[in-house]
Amino acid sequence: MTRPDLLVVTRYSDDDMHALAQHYTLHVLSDAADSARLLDEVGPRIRALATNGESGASAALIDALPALEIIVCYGVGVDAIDLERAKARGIRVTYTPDVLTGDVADMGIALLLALARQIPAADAYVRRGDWGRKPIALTRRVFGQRLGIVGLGRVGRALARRATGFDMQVMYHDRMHFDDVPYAWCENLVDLARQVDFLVVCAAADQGTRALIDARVLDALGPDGMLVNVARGSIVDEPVLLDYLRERRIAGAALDVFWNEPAIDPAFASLDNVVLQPHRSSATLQTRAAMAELVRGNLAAFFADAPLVSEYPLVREIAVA
Ligand code: 8YV
Repeated sequence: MTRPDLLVVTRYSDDDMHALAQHYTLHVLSDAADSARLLDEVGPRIRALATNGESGASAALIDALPALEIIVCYGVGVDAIDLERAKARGIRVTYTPDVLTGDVADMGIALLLALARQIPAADAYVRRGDWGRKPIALTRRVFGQRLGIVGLGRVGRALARRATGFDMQVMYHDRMHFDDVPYAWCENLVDLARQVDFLVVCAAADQGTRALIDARVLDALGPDGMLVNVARGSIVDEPVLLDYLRERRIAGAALDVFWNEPAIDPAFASLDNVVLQPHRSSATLQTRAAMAELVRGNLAAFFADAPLVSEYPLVREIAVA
């Protein structure tokens, strides 16, 4: 029996590629010297496209695949997929919710602690042999402080639960108020930023959240406030953030996500009030294995004409991260 074709946008790990190759004939766009040529050759017969959160699927790619029926995303964030185009063509989309929630929330807390307690800088101080020879500045307390969460979806809630363990006073901003949580809702994001010590971005990225963290929000956060982003770079107005960090109009930022990954703005590397991560919130062995299993499960279900395991609800208007 011939294996169905599968177009992979960006190569997955060797193990995941190997597992997929057991069932599909793989065509990998990121490996192709001439991607237009690969699309000319295999595009007309591709029914399934496998991608990840960062690469997604552009309208141009979707248009180059006339037989496309499903886009399988290794990631919960589907903002890099042209959902309008997929919807218009009746193409189904799957994603990997739930399995990565705990890891992303853990990373949010880890970044919060690393930034406030200056763990990377102190690590470098020890390695340089400065301990006992040079003074080192005191840091900022995390426990008991006020935390503002932007986006109270799965990740936001998991982060809130963890922060409660640090005796933090948790407040949130979301498009809607939730009755099932004990945290105070701030309808206005600027008001939230004004009231907290730390602002953590956990929202899903879409047109409505583009550059949501802007100059007004950062002004409200103020020179003692700190920003953490474990969601998407697009939610923060990055040039404005860089200015605020340079001018110390906010105290610092810890970022796992950026506008232009992986070639991020080099200005970040010259700042001493940032902690930087290479988009790694879901990058644990356990979670990545669970994500890959969902990718395989959704593909298997599609080709067997069975119900999909984790279909992204394209009809719903508000996405929940
Ligand atoms: C992954 C992500 O980094 O889930 C998401 O939306 O961005 C991440 O979990 C990514 O999709 C893996 O390449």
